[in-house]
Amino acid sequence: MTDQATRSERYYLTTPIYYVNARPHLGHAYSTVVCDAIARRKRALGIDTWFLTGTDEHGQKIERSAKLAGCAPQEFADAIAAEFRGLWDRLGLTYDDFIRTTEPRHKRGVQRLFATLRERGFIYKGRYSGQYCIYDEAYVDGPPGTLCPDCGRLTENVSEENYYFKLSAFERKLLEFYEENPEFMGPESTRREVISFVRGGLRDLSVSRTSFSWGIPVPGDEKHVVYVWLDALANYITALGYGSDDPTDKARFERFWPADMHLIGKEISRFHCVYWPAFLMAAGIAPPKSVRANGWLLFDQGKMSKSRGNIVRADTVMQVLGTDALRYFLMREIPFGQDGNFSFDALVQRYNGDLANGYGNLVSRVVNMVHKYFGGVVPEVGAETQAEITLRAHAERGVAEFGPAFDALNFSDVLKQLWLLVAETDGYLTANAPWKKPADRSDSDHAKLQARVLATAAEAIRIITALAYPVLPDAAAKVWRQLGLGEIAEAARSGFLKHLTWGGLKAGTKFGEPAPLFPRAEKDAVERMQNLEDENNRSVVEAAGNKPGMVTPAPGPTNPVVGAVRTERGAHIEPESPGEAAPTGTTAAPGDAAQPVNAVPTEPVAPEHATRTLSPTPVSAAHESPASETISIDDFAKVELRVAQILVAERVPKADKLLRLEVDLGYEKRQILAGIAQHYEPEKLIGRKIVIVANLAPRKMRGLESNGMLLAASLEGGAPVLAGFLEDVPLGARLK
Ligand code: ME8
Repeated sequence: MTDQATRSERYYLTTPIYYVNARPHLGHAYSTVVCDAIARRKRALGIDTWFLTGTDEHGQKIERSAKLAGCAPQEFADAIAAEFRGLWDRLGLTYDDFIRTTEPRHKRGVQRLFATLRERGFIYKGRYSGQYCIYDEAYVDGPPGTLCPDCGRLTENVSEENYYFKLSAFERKLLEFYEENPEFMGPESTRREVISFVRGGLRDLSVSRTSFSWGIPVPGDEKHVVYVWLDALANYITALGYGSDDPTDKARFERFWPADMHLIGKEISRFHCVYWPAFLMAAGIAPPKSVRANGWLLFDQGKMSKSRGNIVRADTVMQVLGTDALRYFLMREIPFGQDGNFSFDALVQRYNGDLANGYGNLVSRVVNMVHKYFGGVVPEVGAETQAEITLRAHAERGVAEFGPAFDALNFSDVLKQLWLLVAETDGYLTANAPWKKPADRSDSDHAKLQARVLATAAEAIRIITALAYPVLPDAAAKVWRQLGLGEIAEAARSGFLKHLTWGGLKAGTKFGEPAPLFPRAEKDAVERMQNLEDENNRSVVEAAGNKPGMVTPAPGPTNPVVGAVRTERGAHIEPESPGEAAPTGTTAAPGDAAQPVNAVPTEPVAPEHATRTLSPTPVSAAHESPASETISIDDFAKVELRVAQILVAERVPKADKLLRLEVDLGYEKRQILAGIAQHYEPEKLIGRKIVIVANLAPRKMRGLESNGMLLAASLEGGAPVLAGFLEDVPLGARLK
């Protein structure tokens, strides 16, 4: 075998490694499911395939999330990484390896890569003074106060001694590389964006940090940790064994590198198409063959993401409609590379239309008739008529066209075409009506027609099923058994797609028992999914009070919540829906009679933390009479009012009124929850200076800790108005 032939028979593909600061949602599942379908098809073509996924666990963002959750970063990462892995297993994803960036094998590889870059003269020491976006873990050009161009958050001013990577040396090399490898990146929009970014000029990149320690130490200079993107991108080689001297690891790396495809979301194209090939070129390692970006899965008009609080979990869809329904929807509904909307309505419509009434119904009709008329044994086709010749020709064309279109990632189109074959087979069946014997047809002619039509339709189903297998693995496995063909997973292992030709279902094959594939979704399916999401969110509220990331609500209604949820400590949290919420302006400490507090209106509060003086909305209702009692100056001095600036503002999922803020006091940063979500757009608050009560005892709401309270004027029947300043004031300044 030539070297070329050997190389072409292996395929290495990867998902992004997901940050462990958020639980997995449908957006993460989307990229991973697409990779799984590709991996399944490659294997079924007899190609030696390696499919890698994993979690990205270092960096300031994770360190801060862990701190806010009150646990060590490793403990935090362990819990969320387990959630990702658990979900991928429930979804039946066939990844070959799951890399975690906190594993020793990764650390060893990153340190080797860093040392190599330094030895080859591409890393030097310098001082970085400028802006940094913690959320995106990215350096941002511009003066202090610049907002991150990617996420719009306020950047932080950092000045530190750093190691730099000579990215500027790769400007021309990268442009040449893109030119010589037109297939390197896609879709076209990504390609254009990346090229224009590089043409705009590349500056050297800071690749170490000293301001936090949750990362991989720079070899030989351990007060620095490696820049999180250099650390993360390296996973694609460290997982194969780069950095290890073990012969098995070396062989795996030799076999599978360079990657055939890194599949990513479009927002991280620059890291994968600019930095990553530059790091690799500098280290003397071949760049990946291709990077492909999926568009965004949108929900309620916005990108599905934790910070927007508009996520849907894969488990919800799996529980109600099954994993295949989710896979099919994601790949059929959204043309790959474009943004696409997710909705429960559209999902159920696709499910019923294409899967239950389409493919599922066709299989059930044919399998049942073969049982009824031929005792479950495939009959001889006999002499084909024009109808069979046409159907066969279309199926053969389908087989020929499916592969190239699938490899070009046109999943939506290939499925659309395949479902035309489903419809055509269905139409063929109906036109020939093997269940109906006209009076002028002899018994023997009718038997011949039945045999011809059912054998042909069954063969068409076999072809459709084989092609659909990477997208619908569970259904395909059931159909394969019903067609009497055994286990499709075994067929896949022996590369059955490589030789897929018409005529594989031989006469005499004994069918398996009919079994339902896609039971029609009832009218309440949408409602059931919505309820599961609500239920989960309440369970998360409950669990987050302990430690975010420590709970995976098990699939199935294992957390029945009717009207209220319980914390681990048995405390009672009222649900948020208006009809059921605690009376406005009142919370009660356990054992206390409900007492009015100066809050408008309250978020649900765990009473063990609630006191009559604490409220997330620190406003006295204007209609209440001003305080009648006076206080001494000493009383007032106890309240520490300070100037803070909002760095991050985001909605708390399923809490209509609550915003989670990260504020900077100059001397420290902290998290505050405020009940102003109905009156302030979170994006517009970023960068704003506010006044907070800085010495309020911490309290938990929705499982999140609030460390302070912001001040706002409360207007009767109107929106709260945040306190602020006309003149510039330094952060942390005390109000006296
Ligand atoms: O960026 N629609 O991790 P991450 C489509 N750790 N895809 C989505 C999505 C959505 N709404 N939301 C998430 C990181 N994704 C880095 C990557 S790689 C060396 C390091 C998918 O947890 C999509 O693939 O923010 C996106 O790129 C990825 O999840 C981002 O995951």
